[in-house]
Amino acid sequence: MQLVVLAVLYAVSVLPGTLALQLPRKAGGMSEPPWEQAQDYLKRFYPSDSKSRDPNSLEVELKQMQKFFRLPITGTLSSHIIEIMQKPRCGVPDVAEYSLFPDRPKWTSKVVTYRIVSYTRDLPHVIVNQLVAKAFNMWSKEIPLSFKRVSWGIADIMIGFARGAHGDPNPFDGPGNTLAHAFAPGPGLGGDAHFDEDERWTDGSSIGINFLYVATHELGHSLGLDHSSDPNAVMYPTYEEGDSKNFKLAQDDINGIQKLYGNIYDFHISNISLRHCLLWVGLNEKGWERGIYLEKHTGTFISKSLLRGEI
Ligand SMILES: [Ca+2]
Ligand SMILES: [Ca+2]
Ligand SMILES: [Zn+2]
Ligand SMILES: [Zn+2]
Repeated sequence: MQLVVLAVLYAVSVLPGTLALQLPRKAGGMSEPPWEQAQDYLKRFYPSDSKSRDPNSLEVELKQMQKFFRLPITGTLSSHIIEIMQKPRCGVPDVAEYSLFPDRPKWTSKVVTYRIVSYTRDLPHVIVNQLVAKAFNMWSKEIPLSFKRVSWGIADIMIGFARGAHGDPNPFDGPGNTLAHAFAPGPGLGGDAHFDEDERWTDGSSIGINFLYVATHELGHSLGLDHSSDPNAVMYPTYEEGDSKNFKLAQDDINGIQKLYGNIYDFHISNISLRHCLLWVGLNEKGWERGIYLEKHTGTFISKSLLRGEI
């Protein structure tokens, strides 16, 4: 109890006059001192490159967080923001200055390889394989990029489960809080996705963290997407249990990934010959719509009969 009191005094001295803080209580008892927890959270997820400011003042980071979560930008802690801080989430920071995302890196080859290097004890291997393939498919059906699983050697995207320190600069933190993290496209660690083995992973048939949700989110990072502040987006940083039957990308995710890679129709157009291009340009609006319909329903857009105007 003494620790808690000290932490509150410290908090008051850090932000004089701004903390009319009601200590939030978790069900079942007092949580970790909220300000200490908030400092830790802000340092991890809103890293700042400013060395000149008082390192104990996290007002700027708090404001960034409030902006990201679309809350009133007050620079003061509220029980609502503490609630958000206590939600399980992705380990990738929420700000664009994150050191691995500066130049909007992306994969430049049309086929990207992945390998599942280690598995969780919570799910059969075959289920993990299926869910990873499903997560990749969520993205690949929107962009001109395909994914190929390999069983050995170095793949572009190495996927694995690990607990605690696991060979990169971001050790996991035990059960809860950070669930997983992934690196933006690039060599070496670039693109790799790691899942905290201290979580209880599920395919949706039991209690736990839904692996498909988290994998789809992390693979979004592996492809070059940053966090979204749209609460409906798969790229939103906190984990929310949802309706697993209707799980899909939000329009915001699709917009983001297509900004990086273009959409699947552009790819087909850029890959057909000049002669076809001329035919293409000559198509009437109806033909265009049919082309899109065909693409969506059969996956074969450049249909000869379409180009001849027979359908
Ligand atoms: Ca964790
Ligand atoms: Ca890699
Ligand atoms: Zn994330
Ligand atoms: Zn890692």
